[in-house]
Amino acid sequence: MHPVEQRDEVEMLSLMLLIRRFEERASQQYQAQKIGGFCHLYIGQEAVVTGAIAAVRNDDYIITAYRDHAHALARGTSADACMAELFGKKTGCSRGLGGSMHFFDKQHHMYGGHAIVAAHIPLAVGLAFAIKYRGEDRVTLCFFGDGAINQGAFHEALNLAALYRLPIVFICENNLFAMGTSVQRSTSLRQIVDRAEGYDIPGEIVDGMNFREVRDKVAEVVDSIRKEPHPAFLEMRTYRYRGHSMSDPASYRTKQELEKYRLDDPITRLRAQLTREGKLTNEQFDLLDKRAKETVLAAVKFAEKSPQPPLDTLYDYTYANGAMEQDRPRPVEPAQERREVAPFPSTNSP
Ligand SMILES: Cc1ncc(C[n+]2csc(CCOP(=O)(O)OP(=O)(O)O)c2C)c(N)n1
Ligand SMILES: [Mg+2]
Repeated sequence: MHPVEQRDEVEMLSLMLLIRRFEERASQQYQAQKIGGFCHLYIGQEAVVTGAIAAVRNDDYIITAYRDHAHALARGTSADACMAELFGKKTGCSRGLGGSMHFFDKQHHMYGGHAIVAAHIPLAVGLAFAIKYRGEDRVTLCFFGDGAINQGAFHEALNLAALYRLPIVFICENNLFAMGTSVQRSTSLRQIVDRAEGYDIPGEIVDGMNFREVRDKVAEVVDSIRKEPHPAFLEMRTYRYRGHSMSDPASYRTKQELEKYRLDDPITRLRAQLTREGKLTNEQFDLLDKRAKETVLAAVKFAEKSPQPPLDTLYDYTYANGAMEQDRPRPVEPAQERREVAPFPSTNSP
């Protein structure tokens, strides 16, 4: 467990560099056709997940959508297991069966990687429900894009989280676009954070390009949730430098807009802050960057050398065991007695 104060900022900068270099290399490997399926890069948004992870304990839960490589890496899934997953190899974090959009790491409490927009938000509420039901003091961080906030599942989830006062932080990574559609064209609200108000969930806007601001805001909210469970909503204003996925040239935005955000780069910002304060030299930064690149290159080698998952395991983790065995006659289950579900604690008390 890492209390917030103990998370070293240089270590977190090094994590951001690992994420950035991992994704650049993934992009290159995708173009070399080593990676199949879809692939969505997080480049530009690193401060959001890094700042949020820096503010929680290792036993808190996290869950996200399909732009998920960074979330696994930030949680502690190895670059080897992440790259192998992209390559569809058995050594991948989802045994090579999930691919880019379905990273999963139970050991690190990273519960996906989900491809259907907003479909994971009710799952996040389920995780938070489990925390409260068991009387634990964990918190669930649920990441999603600006495109998710107009989905029905999002509204159902916020409603339940508010009704049950569940320990969850809804983290909207507002990168201004859902595929090629600008948030201004898809959302009736002036600002996304206003969605939370409708459910009586406290919300705030955070500069998602600033690691320190993200970390401090998430820490503040999580601290208050641990004292007394409740949902919270943070709208992170951020930007993705690349297209929506590998095949998107992103012609729906101007070069000037992209340049404006690149100048506000989260890695450059934290580096400058640490350098100004005498906590980091240029040589140290170069060394961190070199190490990140080496780790990622080693991960590519690991992925290349790893075996494919055997074909007969294809359905093993897709359906409950036996669900695909349609030809086999099924035993008739004896009628089960109705079991009483333990009552949920009153919604008004923690
Ligand atoms: C229910 C559903 N509808 C449509 C899609 C196709 N789709 C994939 S990504 C995406 C945009 C989501 O954008 P956003 O939530 O802002 O996330 P970002 O890509 O910006 O991280 C859409 C519409 C989908 N995956 N699921
Ligand atoms: Mg978006």
